[in-house]
Amino acid sequence: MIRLFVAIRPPAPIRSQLLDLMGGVRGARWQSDDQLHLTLRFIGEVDRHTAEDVHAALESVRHPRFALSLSGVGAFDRRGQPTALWAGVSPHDPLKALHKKVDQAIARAGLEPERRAYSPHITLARMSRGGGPVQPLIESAGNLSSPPFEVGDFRLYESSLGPEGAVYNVVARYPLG
Ligand code: 2AM
Repeated sequence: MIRLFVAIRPPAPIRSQLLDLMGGVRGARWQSDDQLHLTLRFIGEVDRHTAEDVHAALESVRHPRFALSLSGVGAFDRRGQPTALWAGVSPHDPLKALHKKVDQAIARAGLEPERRAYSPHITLARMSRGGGPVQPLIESAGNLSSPPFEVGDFRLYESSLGPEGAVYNVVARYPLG
């Protein structure tokens, strides 16, 4: 079985802007440059045969290129405890449209459609229990913005567990436009 997800890889200048935000939060396990991505659709564990069907379906997705900018920083929490820190992006409309096409393609490969609402974000850190506070970072970086960057492709990633956390390898790239 392999664990898959579909994501957009931000370009190097955007990643370096994100890396510059990292630090100063107790219990934050910051993402490395290699790990930074914007998930379009989490797939999860599938067998090799299904993975090939997913790849074939994703190759049929047609969508124009579009531009995104970084937009704000936030946290996910569970029961009042921060679980992750993330950077937002805008606008959401082209991402939602592409997410829908990717989701439909994955359904054609025989997988269940996504049930959760799609909430675009780039995870910056996962939080250990009892970590934080995160508010100072959110306040200082809350107005994060960037020049627009062009999204020229999206990618199928395989996630595996390495000694230092998740390792994400690109399985395939799908051009836009
Ligand atoms: P996260 O960064 O918000 O945790 C690889 O694990 C990618 O898939 C990550 O971006 C992760 O989102 C996302 N992911 C992991 N498990 C998921 C799930 N059950 N539902 C949606 N996305 C998930």
